Amino acid sequence: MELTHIEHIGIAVKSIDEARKYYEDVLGLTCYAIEEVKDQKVKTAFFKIGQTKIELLESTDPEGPVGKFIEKKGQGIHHIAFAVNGIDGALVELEEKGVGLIDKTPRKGAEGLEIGFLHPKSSFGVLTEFCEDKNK
Ligand code: CMX
Repeated sequence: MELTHIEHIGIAVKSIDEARKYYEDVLGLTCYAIEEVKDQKVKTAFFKIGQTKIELLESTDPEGPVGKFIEKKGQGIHHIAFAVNGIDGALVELEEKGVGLIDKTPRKGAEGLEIGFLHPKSSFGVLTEFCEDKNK
């Protein structure tokens, strides 16, 4: 598989409205998109640093993945996402290598990317996402 860069870092926050003040007013970044991803039960806000993004994740349902994460661990880094060329083949290769997959085939994530999550138990406690922009 060919990983090209860190596409984004997902950060769980209780409130995007509150957290974005730090990213904008203190760090001087610009929020360029806010998007709800209904099937993931999150609202997202994106900031860009070079070719890497920060994705703030606010839960829209306490039973969703981010709601449960904040309840258990509090706010903080939720996942890391690698950009990969050829996500379909990469997920097959990961499974062949014994990595536990949450998504065995890619699905649509925020910003129209094809995404697939690896289980954190297979990646030393780090929830890991693979993603590919097939529109590029
Ligand atoms: N990072 C590291 N470990 C995590 C984790 C995270 N973000 N979320 C959960 N875990 C750990 C838990 O601490 C728990 O570990 P222990 O068994 O040692 O206590 C274990 O994983 C199971 O966690 P859980 O609380 O029982 O939660 P679930 O099993 O219901 O779900 C997970 C965990 C990772 C499978 C689920 O959150 C998932 O499917 N995530 C992928 C989708 C996602 O995160 N979507 C939100 C972002 C969407 C986007 O970016 O657009």
